[in-house]
Amino acid sequence: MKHFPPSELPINADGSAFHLHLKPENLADKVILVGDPGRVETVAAHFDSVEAEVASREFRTITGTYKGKRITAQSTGIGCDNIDIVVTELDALANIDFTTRMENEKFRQLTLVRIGTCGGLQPETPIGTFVASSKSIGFDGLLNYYAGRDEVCDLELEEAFVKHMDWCAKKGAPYVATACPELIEQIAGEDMVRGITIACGGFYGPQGRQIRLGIQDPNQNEKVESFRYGDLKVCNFEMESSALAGLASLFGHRAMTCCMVIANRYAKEMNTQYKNKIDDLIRLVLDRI
Ligand code: R1P
Ligand code: URA
Repeated sequence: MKHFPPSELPINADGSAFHLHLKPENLADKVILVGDPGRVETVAAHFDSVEAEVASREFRTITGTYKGKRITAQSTGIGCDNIDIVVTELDALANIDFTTRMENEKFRQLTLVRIGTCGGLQPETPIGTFVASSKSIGFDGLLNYYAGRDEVCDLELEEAFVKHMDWCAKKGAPYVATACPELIEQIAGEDMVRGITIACGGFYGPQGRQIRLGIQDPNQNEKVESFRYGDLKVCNFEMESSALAGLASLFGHRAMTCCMVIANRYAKEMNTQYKNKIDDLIRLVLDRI
């Protein structure tokens, strides 16, 4: 079994993970991930009881029970760089002994469900739609840094997408990660649209928004909207699902993302007052996880 020195796996003096400040005994097997630290409270407001609460930077955690199920609600902040931190530290909390710094002999599998907001890209994904990401195309590049990337990614879809987009290599290679199919079956009911999500390395230029600055490919969003892969099309843009699906596949955890559409890029509409409505999606996931 492997040993991890302090420079590689920093552990705080109180025995908690470096960024999350969570201790191993306070991590549940079922984890709900949200971007906004404020959304952790919204999830935990449904809990019957709370056993632990910690917060550091954008990482807020509450572990408790919902209808008898032990669940950790964890915020990630924005972006795939933060998903690298959160998923790696959650895996370490589950699979490394924080006293000896040795990998545990028995693997503990986590179930990770991200509940986020997103921009809808198709006429049939208006504001308020819930989208479950069966595949995620990462514009963020994170998974390209890990060994085993090609074994867990959908290389055929990657090739078809790069060709369709006439992709500029200077932006880094997009990767295609797949959500856990059993988890998608368990969580994504008739009330959710299933499809491809693109996780971008930014909210503005990378998602084709031009606010005073031009972008490398002004036709990006039209090409994204017209991309077809079998019966799959790209439904939405957000900023974390690719790293979550990819890292979870590499670590052996079950993961998926479901998001509520708050902007429809096709119709050029936006809802900034979405916070009550996302509670409907939170309740669906809490009941099904
Ligand atoms: C951008 O506004 C943020 O909203 C979306 C994007 O993925 C990005 O994190 O998700 P959250 O609402 O979960 O943060
Ligand atoms: N989150 C995103 O990343 N993009 C949107 O358009 C809306 C929410």
